[in-house]
Amino acid sequence: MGSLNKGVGKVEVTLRWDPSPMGEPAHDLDIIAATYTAEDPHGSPAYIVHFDSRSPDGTITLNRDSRDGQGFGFDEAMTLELDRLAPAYTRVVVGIAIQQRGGRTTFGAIGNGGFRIREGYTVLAEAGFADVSASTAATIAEFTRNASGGWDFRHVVRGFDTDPNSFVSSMGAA
Ligand SMILES: [Ca+2]
Repeated sequence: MGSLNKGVGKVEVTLRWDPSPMGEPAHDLDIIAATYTAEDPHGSPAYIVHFDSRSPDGTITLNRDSRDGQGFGFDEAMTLELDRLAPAYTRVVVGIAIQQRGGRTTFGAIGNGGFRIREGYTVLAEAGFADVSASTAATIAEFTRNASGGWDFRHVVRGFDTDPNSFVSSMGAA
């Protein structure tokens, strides 16, 4: 069976959450992707992609960034063209971080938060953040290059209790 498994190629990650109630500070959640090489697959990212950082070759793209969760349906979206990634990259971890603005905001404080990971019309994972309600950031997906050069997907929800900057440097441990 394994030899016929082509793995995943082009994946879309979407994120939604409800806006804060009137008069309360806006909640800003961010999708973050971190890429790793075979030399350091769980250490420092080779590069990261988020609202303020693009991938050097355009294979991972943040299509939409929301700063407040306003709007219908999904608020933030990222596309990962794993099948176009250079061979040097062997691992990609995707996570969600909550901007921390004076205080500590956890997933438990975010209304109706959830994400979906799809390839085409196939849903690879879809979930909320109930399991990480006490965390301020979480990894949600790991993609690893397999022996035949394709990509395997693993749904890994792991909570972190850090600000977004610290999360980026530690999410490789997921
Ligand atoms: Ca955002």
